[in-house]
Amino acid sequence: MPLRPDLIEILRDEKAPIVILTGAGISKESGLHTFRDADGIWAKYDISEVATPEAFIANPDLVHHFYNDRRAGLHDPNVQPNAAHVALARLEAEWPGDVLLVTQNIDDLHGRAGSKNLIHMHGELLKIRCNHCDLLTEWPGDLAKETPCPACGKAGGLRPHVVWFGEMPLEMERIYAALGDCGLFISIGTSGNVYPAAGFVQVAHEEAGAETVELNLEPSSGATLFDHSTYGPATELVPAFVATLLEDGSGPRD
Ligand code: BV8
Repeated sequence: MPLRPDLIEILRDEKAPIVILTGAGISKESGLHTFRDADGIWAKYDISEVATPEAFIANPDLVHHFYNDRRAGLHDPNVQPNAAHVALARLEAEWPGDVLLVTQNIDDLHGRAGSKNLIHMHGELLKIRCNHCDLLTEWPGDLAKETPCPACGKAGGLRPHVVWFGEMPLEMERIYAALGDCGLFISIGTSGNVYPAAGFVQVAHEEAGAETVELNLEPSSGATLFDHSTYGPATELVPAFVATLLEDGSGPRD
């Protein structure tokens, strides 16, 4: 059941803060694999062998290969932000209230689409950090356990700047503060299987009394937790939904 126009009017007049959560589904039509679809990442790799701190200690070469492969995929000229990424950047620019975009994705497509108020809660594929000196830096190329840190010069400490299973997601305080104060929570392209992200809809609903909307190809594991939902491809759903939110042409914020 979509969000009613009168509710949208109220949210707009109140300049209600919006929090958006995105997952791998929003980047699928840009040519990036999701995790749980039939041809998804977890169909080819075992989480416990490539996406945990224990896996990195046990077999750093395999973990580096896994992320080098995905990092190279991001440089494919065919991989570009799609209409859903672009629509969210427009919403941020034109909605009269604050818009915070929280993504579980480690790709850079939201940033390339122009989103600014953006949190990569699970990290970024094009960044690395050093376990020896805590350097955090951009890194477009391949990484290996032999690669010396550009800051401290030591090898063996560089790792992808991503959040592995069992590790604390990033900027959780800022995210919970925004969820506790939003008028509208929108979840896009996520299956709702990974926590704490999968619990955000309840926080927005219970702590802020927010309207909650799911836009996804199919009902997620948390579908029943949402007030409103529409199903279909993100590149169709998201631009249409953003247009309904902005339809009085309120235009860019002052
Ligand atoms: C933590 C980075 C302590 C690396 C990732 C409570 C209950 C049970 C388990 C737990 C729990 N709390 C914690 C856990 C453990 C664990 C967890 O959730 N395990 C799961 C598997 C049961 N969580 C953790 O370990 C987290 N850390 O909890 O720390 C803590 C606790 C509380 C508060 C603070 C700290 C860390 C988890 C992060 C792991 N890192 N990514 C990398 O990318 O390699 S997770 C990774 O997988 C993604 O980032 C994302 O989060 C998840 C994949 O999910 P989705 O993005 O939703 O993708 P998926 O393929 O599943 O679904 C795609 C959807 O899109 C589908 O619904 C599909 O229908 C749809 N779709 C497809 N095409 C389209 C589309 N939609 C629209 N248009 C299309 N075209």
